[in-house]
Amino acid sequence: MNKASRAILHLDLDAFYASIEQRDHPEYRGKSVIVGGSPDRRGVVATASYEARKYGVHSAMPSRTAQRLCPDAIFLPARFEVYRAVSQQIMAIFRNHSALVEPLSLDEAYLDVTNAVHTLEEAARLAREIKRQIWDQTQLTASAGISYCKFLAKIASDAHKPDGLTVIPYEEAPVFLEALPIEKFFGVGKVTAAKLRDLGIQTGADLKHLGEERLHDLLGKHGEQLYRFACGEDGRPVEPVRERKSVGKEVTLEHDIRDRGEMERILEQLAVQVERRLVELGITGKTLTLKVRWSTFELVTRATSCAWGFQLAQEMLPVLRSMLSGLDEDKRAVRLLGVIVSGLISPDETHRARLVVTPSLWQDEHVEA
Ligand code: DCP
Ligand code: MG
Repeated sequence: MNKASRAILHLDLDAFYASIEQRDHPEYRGKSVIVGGSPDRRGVVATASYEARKYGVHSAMPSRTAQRLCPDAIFLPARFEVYRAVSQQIMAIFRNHSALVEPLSLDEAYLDVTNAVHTLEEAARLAREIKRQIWDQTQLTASAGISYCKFLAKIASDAHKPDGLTVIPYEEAPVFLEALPIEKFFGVGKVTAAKLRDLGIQTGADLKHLGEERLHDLLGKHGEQLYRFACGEDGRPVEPVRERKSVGKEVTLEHDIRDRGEMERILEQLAVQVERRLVELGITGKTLTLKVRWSTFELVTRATSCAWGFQLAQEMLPVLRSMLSGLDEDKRAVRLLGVIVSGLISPDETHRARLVVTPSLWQDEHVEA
C-alpha cells in the first residue's frame, strides 16, 4: 500500500447469538430462532436468526411483537458466558493477522492490515482467509467489509450479509456514498436523521450538495464530520486499546419534556440498555450517574455509589428516580437524559483483561478514554 492509503477490514459475525445457538443445537438449524427475553415477560429480542428476520423480526423489538410476526419462532435465553468465550476466540484470530485490532462489540472489530498487503484485492484475500479460520475454529460465519477507511469498511461488511465479503475501492466510493441513505452514515441517529429529512436531505449526494458550512450551522462539529464522510474522507485510526471506564446510554429527546412520568419511562429504557451491556460484559459498577441536559443546554449530573455494584435496571431505577426528583424541583424542561454506570468491577481478573478491549456497542455511548 502506498503511504497515504490504508487497508481496513471490518468483520462482523452473522446473527451472532442466534448462530451460536443453532451451532450448539443442530435441531434449531434452518429454523426461526430468537435469542432474548421471553414474550411472556415483556422481554426484548437480542437477535434473531436470518430465518426469523424474513418475518420482520429484529434486535430490540419486543419479544411479544416478534412472536406475533413469527409464531413458529423458538425463543431462547441468552448464554453470555458462551458468547464471551466465542468472542475471545475470534478476537484471537484477528490479532493473529494484525496488531491493530479495534473491537466494537463481542462480535465485530476493525483491523488495520495496511502493513500486510499491497492492494485492497490482497486485503480481500486476507479477509477471506480470516473468514475461513473463523469457520474452521467456531463453525460460524462472518461478513467482511474492505475499504480504505473505517466508515466504508463497516458499511461494506453490512452490504451482503450473511457470509458476505464486499470491497469498496477508493474509485468506487463516490458513487456508493452518493446513493447512501443518511441513516447509514456514522453518527447519524434518529434525531439527526429526522432533522435532515425535514430539510429534504435523504442521501449522501444531498449531504454533499448542502455543503460543509450549512451542515456546520445545522449540526455543529458533527456536521463537518458528516460532510467529510459524504466526501469519502475518514481519517480515524483503528485504535487497538480503549480502556473502558464506564457503560452508559443517553438520548437527546426529539422534543423537550417536562413530564416527570415521561422522564422516568425514558430513564427505564436507558437503564435496561445499560443493564444489557453490563450483563453482556459480565460486570457491575459501583457508581450510578444520572445525566440531565436542561432545555437551556445547561448540563448537570448526580451520582450515587453502592459497594456491591449496579447491574440490574430494577436496582438502578429507584436511585435514578430519587436523583431526578432532587434535581427537578423547578420542573424545568429536559432535552437530554443519560444513565452511566462507572467504577466497573468484574468477578475475576481475567474479565478485567477483556474489559480493556471490549468497547462500545452503541455509537452514541458514553465512553471515557
Ligand atoms: N445485540 C443485542 N441487542 C441489540 C443488538 C445486538 O443484544 N439491540 C447482541 C445480539 C447480537 C450481538 O449483540 O447477536 C451482535 O450484534 P449485531 O448488531 O452484530 O447483530 P447480529 O450479529 O445478531 O446480526 P448481524 O448478522 O446483522 O450482524
Ligand atoms: Mg453481527
